[in-house]
Amino acid sequence: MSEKTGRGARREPADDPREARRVLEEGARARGFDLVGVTGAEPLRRGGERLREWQEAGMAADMGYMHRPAELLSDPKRLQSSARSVVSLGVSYYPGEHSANEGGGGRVARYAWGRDYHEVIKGRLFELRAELEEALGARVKARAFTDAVPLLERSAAQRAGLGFFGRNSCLINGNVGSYFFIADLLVDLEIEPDAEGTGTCGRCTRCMVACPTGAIKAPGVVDARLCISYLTIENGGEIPRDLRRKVGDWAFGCDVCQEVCPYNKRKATVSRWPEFSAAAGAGPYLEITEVLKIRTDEEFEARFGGTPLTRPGRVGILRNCCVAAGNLRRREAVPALVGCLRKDASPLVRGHAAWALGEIGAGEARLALKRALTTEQDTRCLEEIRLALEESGDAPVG
Ligand code: B12
Ligand code: SF4
Ligand code: SF4
Repeated sequence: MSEKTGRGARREPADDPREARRVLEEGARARGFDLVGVTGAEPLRRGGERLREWQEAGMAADMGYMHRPAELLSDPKRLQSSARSVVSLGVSYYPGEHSANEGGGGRVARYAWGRDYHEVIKGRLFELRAELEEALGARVKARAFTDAVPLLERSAAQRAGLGFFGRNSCLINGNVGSYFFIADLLVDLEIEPDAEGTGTCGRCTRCMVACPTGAIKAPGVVDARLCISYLTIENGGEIPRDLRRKVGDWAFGCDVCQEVCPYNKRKATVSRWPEFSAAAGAGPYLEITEVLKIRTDEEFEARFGGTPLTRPGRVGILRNCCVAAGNLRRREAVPALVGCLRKDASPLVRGHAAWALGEIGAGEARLALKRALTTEQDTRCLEEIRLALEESGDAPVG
């Protein structure tokens, strides 16, 4: 523990919020974090109010953890009662640009090209905490997390000075852009806080115009029910038929509203963390025909274990690849889609395979759909097959 501070005695960092801030900054930079900020542990009132409105409008879709009371999600002390400061850290995950999709792959959002960021970042947060304890000569009670705990991380980060809210609702830093993860350490230590983040989109509305599904309902307000990121990752059910074409070739997440952002065009620099590079994980495109052949969770784990793509599981990823294949009109994918329609254990996969075959509409695809009409048992799948046949130009099937 640190010595009591007497007149003339050197103050230990644990007693000195400014020195603690210096030590933190040094440690965080040494661990490779691009952005470091601190705010007090008081409730995030403005964020909480906006969250309540968002929830009341139904925009949280069926994400159970986002239906928790706004008072809980906006109060750091509800996560750790002894918390005095929220340390907010930013780390760029920007792995570069997608090449043209010449191979007809399923597009993966940039944050998910490499290893699972939850694990990678948590490891460094623990290191940082250990370093803080050593430098401060005091035990620091801390809670470390990224994207895993019910706290409004963007609001905390904005108050800690990491950036401002863009119209796409992402937190934007004037020097880094928005391709960065936010990570947090709640600590029972008083650390000198930063001024809140400022900045502006000016008159730009590019993201709102470019969003393929019109999910950005107002500046800074994203309706998750329409967001491709939700539809392909958090959504455990169908991708609604009226949205499937708008999903385009995205097989996991979506970056459109960040790609068009002038801050990213000017400022995004490739992440210094090798774990987030394409070589470390699934990379920018999934080989659709290969993915559609995965029939067991074991095979899926062997292929995607340790990457963010495990989040929607085998069924979710195959569902998404069916939609991407349909939108890409990939004739080469027809045999794999027929395999899904005939053999996959999941009605969700069979139903989306039927849709994709209808979109591709080649002779072989329609033949497989007609055959499946006689063997399929699931009511919803049968409906998908009928609609696929109708929409691919056949007379109504009765
Ligand atoms: C639920 C969730 C989603 C949902 C809903 C997204 C959303 N916009 O709400 C879905 C699945 C759609 C999603 C998608 C993505 N997500 Co997400 N997601 C979350 C999560 C878990 C909660 C977000 C939340 O609280 N939403 C509720 C709404 C009301 O909050 P909000 O959008 O943040 O809005 C805030 C502003 O309105 C703000 N606010 C306050 N005052 C003011 C004033 C003004 C003028 C404005 C404009 C705003 C504003 O207060 C609100 C509350 O914080 C966070 C992690 C966390 N625990 O915070 C990650 C998080 C937001 N996601 C992240 C990422 C990377 C993504 C994707 C880019 C992934 C991808 N490529 O597919 C997309 C981006 C889509 C988008 N445009 O938002 C990062 C964002 C990092 C950053 N730099 O902003 C986070 C912080 C995870 C992390 N720890 O890094 N996500
Ligand atoms: S992530 Fe894609 S779908 Fe979601 S708001 Fe941004 S552009 Fe729209
Ligand atoms: S694209 Fe334009 S409006 Fe959207 S977040 Fe970036 S600067 Fe703001």
